[in-house]
Amino acid sequence: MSRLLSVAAAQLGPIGQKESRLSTVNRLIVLMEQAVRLGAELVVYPEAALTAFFPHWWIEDEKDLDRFFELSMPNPDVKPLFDAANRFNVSFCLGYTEIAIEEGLKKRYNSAILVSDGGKIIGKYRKVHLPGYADRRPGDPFQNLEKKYFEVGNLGFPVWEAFNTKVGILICNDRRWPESYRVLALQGAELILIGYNTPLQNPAMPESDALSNFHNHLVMQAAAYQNSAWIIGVAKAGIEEGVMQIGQSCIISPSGEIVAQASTLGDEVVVARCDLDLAARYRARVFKFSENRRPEYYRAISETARS
Ligand code: ING
Repeated sequence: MSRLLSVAAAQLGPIGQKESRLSTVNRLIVLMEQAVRLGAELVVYPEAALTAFFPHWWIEDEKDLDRFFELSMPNPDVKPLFDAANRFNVSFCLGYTEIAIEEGLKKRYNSAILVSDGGKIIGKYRKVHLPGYADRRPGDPFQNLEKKYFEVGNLGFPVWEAFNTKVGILICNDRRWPESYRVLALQGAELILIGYNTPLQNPAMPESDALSNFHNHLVMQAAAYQNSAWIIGVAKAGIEEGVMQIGQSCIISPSGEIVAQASTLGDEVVVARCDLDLAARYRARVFKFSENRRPEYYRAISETARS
């Protein structure tokens, strides 16, 4: 009997910087309801799914910055989403930005949680690959200040047993780094959940702007095939606070094929039945890591290459 899992990519359109958590959480619940009606058992939301993607602009005042962060998870604002998941008996993955107090110090992370159908948090990941910069670049059409607003994630690349498989989470820029997928696949992950906020423009490299959508799918499709994993890529899309963000949310098979894709830049659900045994077959018959990888060679190189 195949291990089948119906997964929904729950894409979000723009979230205004003044949009209330209540309004945003209601949008998430509507998407969850649509996903459940389409048979989804797991609903995957984008990165920073509770607020506008505020690293796109300079925020001087700490109080202004902190209003984009969650002080606890769950909390009264997001509890209705947890309650809905309980009611619908569905699991979900939610990207959000968190403030944590660690060793008495206030730390900010770009995070995501995996919540089981009983509304229990079974896993958390904090974004490791923070793109952009920490200084102000007034000449750019928008900023990318993740290196200013967030700490590098300190939870490693965990995988969790769930849905009769092993699941990992990545966040946005992580998906551009092949190591991110490989460290999850080496731990047995067959399902990788990725939320993203990706501008159409990259002010650092305008000549690549025409390829933003191509690069988005390129990295995830290659990774799905090379790591024998199902990859769920979910966008916060559309023009958000003046920044055009790509959509193209998708569900990618271990074959590398896109089996479902969003066609709008707004709130949109796409669902696919993922055959987890297909991941196992690719892993056993094409990419059997234990028989074919040569870590002794990679280690030698990785200890020297630094640029
Ligand atoms: N956003 C972008 C991303 O990695 C980016 C930043 C865009 C980096 C294009 C390089 C090229 O999709 C986030 N939030 O990481």
